[in-house]
Amino acid sequence: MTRAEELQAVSILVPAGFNDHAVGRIDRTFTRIAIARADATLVTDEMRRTVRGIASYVGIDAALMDALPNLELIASFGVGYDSVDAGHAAAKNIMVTNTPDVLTDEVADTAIGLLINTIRDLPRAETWLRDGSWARQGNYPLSRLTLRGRRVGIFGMGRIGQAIARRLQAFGLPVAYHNRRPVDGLEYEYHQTLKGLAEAVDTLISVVPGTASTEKAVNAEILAALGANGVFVNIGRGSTVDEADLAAALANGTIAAAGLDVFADEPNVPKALLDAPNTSLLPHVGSASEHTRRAMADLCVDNLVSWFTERRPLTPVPETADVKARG
Ligand code: NAP
Ligand code: 8YV
Repeated sequence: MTRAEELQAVSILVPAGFNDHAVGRIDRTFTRIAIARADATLVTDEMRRTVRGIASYVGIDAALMDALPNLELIASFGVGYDSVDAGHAAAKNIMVTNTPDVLTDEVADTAIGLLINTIRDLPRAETWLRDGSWARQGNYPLSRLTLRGRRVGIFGMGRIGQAIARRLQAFGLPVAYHNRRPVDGLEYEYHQTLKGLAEAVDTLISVVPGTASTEKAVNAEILAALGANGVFVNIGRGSTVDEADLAAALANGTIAAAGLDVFADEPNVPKALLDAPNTSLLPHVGSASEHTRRAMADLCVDNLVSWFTERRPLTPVPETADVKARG
């Protein structure tokens, strides 16, 4: 068999809808098996026998992994892989890969756009123009908030956090951050605790992964520390915020405004956040340009190709970094 014929014989399970470019490449390279949902109860005997890889942007749980005894690799589409049970994968010697770096600048751009929308109220100003209010009633009211004079804290100074910080520096704003550990060689002010960071700034941007250690980390105490002029932006994961505490803080003036791209139970957005006059909301579009989604699709499929030709991943997640190819 040629290398191409060998790859064509490898079955890749693709649950739910998936990126068109990735589907095209998988179809040209492997045998694709489509499945409506990532659900172990949908696994057939044929899938059980043949599936060696999964390409997905929906979550993959332990039950689905257990239902596929020949599964070697889960190529997750996205840098955040909180919806994949990577601990279980590692225990079962299944590799998990993600798509870091290729989306960093796009997500950082989106974070800056969301920050400015939140502070300067630009989406509502555009609605004012489009619905005829400008012509009927005159100028849009001055924005209560400004970016000028702000101090920005970044919760999660990783790849995307650093790209956001570089952009903020160009805006002339001081930046501080909190990670579990300071980043070597980074000059921004480091805070050992999230509360310490929130007390030191008036603008908090969260870009930490969704993990057990970040679950509802941004809560009433952190929002109170941010203060009445405070602006909170979340471009990381919705699970990192206590949404009830956030809605209360926005309603009672504990903070001034929030810009959110991510939510705890997407696509369901709490009514209190939808109704609040001081929120700017986006439907998880941080990386959502054709350019960047194509690059993510390429990296997702390149991981499959590398694994099934060279027997090594390109971008393994830390939990499965020690997983070795079988055979
Ligand atoms: P990354 O390079 O791994 O950065 C994550 C940062 O978070 C690291 O600096 C890490 O530092 C810090 N961190 C992790 N756990 C922490 C904790 N418990 N307390 C404090 N800091 C913690 O990841 P990235 O590429 O920047 O991506 C970050 C996240 O953004 C992704 O995981 C994803 O959830 C989200 N994201 C969202 C979108 C979107 O469309 N909205 C797009 C892409 C990514 P330490 O390990 O030192 O703590
Ligand atoms: C994607 C993301 O929207 O990469 C991430 O972690 O949140 C986004 O880029 C998502 O992964 C698409 O499935």
